[in-house]
Amino acid sequence: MGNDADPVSGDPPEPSRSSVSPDVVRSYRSQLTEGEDVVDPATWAGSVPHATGIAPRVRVGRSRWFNLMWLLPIGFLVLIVAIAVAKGLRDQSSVQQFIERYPGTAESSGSEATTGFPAWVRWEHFFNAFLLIFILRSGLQILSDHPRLYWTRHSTPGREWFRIQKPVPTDPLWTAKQDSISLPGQVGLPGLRHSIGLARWWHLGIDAFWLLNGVIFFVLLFATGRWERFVPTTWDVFPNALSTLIQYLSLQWPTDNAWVAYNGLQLIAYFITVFVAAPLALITGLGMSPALSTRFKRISTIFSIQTARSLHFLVFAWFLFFIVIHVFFVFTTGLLVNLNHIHAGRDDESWIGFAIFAVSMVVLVVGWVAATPLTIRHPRVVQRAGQAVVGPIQHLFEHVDPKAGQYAEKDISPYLWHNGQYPDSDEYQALFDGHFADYRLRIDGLVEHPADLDMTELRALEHHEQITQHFCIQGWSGIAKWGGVSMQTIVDLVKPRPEARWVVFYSLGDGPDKGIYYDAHPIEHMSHHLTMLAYDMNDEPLSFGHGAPLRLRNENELGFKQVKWIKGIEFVAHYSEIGGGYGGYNQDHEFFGYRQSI
Ligand SMILES: Nc1nc2c(c(=O)[nH]1)N[C@H]1C(S)=C(S)[C@@H](COP(=O)(O)O)O[C@H]1N2
Ligand SMILES: [Mo]
Repeated sequence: MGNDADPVSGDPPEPSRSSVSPDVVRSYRSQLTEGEDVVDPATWAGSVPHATGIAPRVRVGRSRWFNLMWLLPIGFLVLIVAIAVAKGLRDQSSVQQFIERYPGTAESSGSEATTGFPAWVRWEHFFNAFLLIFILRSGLQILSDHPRLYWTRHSTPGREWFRIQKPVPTDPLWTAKQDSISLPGQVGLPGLRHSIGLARWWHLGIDAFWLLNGVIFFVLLFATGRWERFVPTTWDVFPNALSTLIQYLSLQWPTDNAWVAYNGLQLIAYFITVFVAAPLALITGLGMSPALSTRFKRISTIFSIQTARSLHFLVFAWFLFFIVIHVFFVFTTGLLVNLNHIHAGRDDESWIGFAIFAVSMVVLVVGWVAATPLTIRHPRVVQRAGQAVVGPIQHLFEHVDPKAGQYAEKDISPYLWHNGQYPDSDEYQALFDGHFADYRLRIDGLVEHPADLDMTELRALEHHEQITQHFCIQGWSGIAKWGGVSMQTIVDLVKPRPEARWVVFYSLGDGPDKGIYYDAHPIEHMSHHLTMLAYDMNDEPLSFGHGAPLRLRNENELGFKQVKWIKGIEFVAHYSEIGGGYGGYNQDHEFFGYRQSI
């Protein structure tokens, strides 16, 4: 016992620390590898081979899967039939009267505030298109890291409603990383399999600018009165939209006058895009954050991370659909006039708009083509720039109280995915074979009392239990009950010194590129009510796959920070002294961020 132990204070019994060797934990540092500053596609993410997905499939009923590629021939047939029907309808005098009454564009529109295309609209439109390239491509990349979508938070294999990957194999230790797929380098951003760390910097970083662009757009929309262009103000919009549809389908197109007002169909499509899809993109994006879901558990109980992710994908699908249709009509309803409107702000048939369009297309294409090669050559730049833009927001959410995020027994998921690199060392095998009798958790660094605890001593410490939700960065989630020791108990035991600001958790297992897996957490998180070392899961000793004998839970952060198979904990001044210096194994090797509250 230490000299300062007070036998009457009711503190937990202090286990013997006689076997602590101060150098053991320090020696872990030399078992780390630093990670590269470029991406070598051949050795990326532990040399995962290229793996292609499959055509998108949607589940029908319990276990039948519909290949969405069938929508192409079906859609074509439907279009032909619709054209025939519309042509027939136009011969009817009642339909002709209807079209005369509702020509497509509402009469009332066309005030001075809404006529023409002022410069701010044209610039907003350009920035929006430019930013969307990176957002959509990196979004697809993020999807392909867990190419399945669910409506419940349980992510149970076979229960997904959408997948671009084969059914989950029966291997009980199949990991989410094995389940990821590659994308062509010019489709995904950056395209490589399991490049979610880099894709997320693009996605979240560019999102920040897209949001800013959107906020400016909304402000100017309402300040100038131009909102009337996008918001239907009379019920006439529906008959006008129907009329427009019949006119298009009958191949006798209406005479548009987009300079003054949009037709009914356009109005509805633009309204959905601006006032429904864009805000929903933000809300559903935030709905996937561990810290926010934990804080707003009541909302996230109904609107779970998987519902958010599925809706986020449907917003993505809407944007793709909108872009295709939008570009088709720009090209087919008077290209020069349309390009003059949105690029030159003039209402004539000159080639000026076309020229500006051509220049803007060059910028778009250069941006598109350069993004993947730049990311592969300068991933640290992407990581640092992303961290600079997104990091402060993530920092904000890291402070929320995670206590709210506790669930009940009935919420426990029937299946929790496995993930990560399993330990394969002789050291681990020997410990495992001996039922961890020789296991020691070593805690050292900037602490008053270094500790060295075996499983019996750990189990003798005050028991803590929580039922919480796991959020993997790749997109799957699940709820489990964790039993073990609160990190606060450990902190009370070892008494960190004031200089200790970060807590590093070292694993018995290597990461995919060799060198031990580790991760650093801010010391403030150690006093969160839901930060703990778990040795039990769902009332059983932690299994090999889920991190036996000991793993971390910190419920304000994503899954990769929940180090499994822990062998040591070091309290340090700053994580920059450890490994590659970026705050964890994935940060060093796969360009993740060290704070992951969203
Ligand atoms: N040592 C170690 N811990 C690790 C990993 C790993 O590769 N090595 N993977 C992490 C990732 S990405 C996730 S999502 C969770 C998965 O935990 P589970 O397999 O128990 O669901 O463990 C984390 N802890
Ligand atoms: Mo993960």
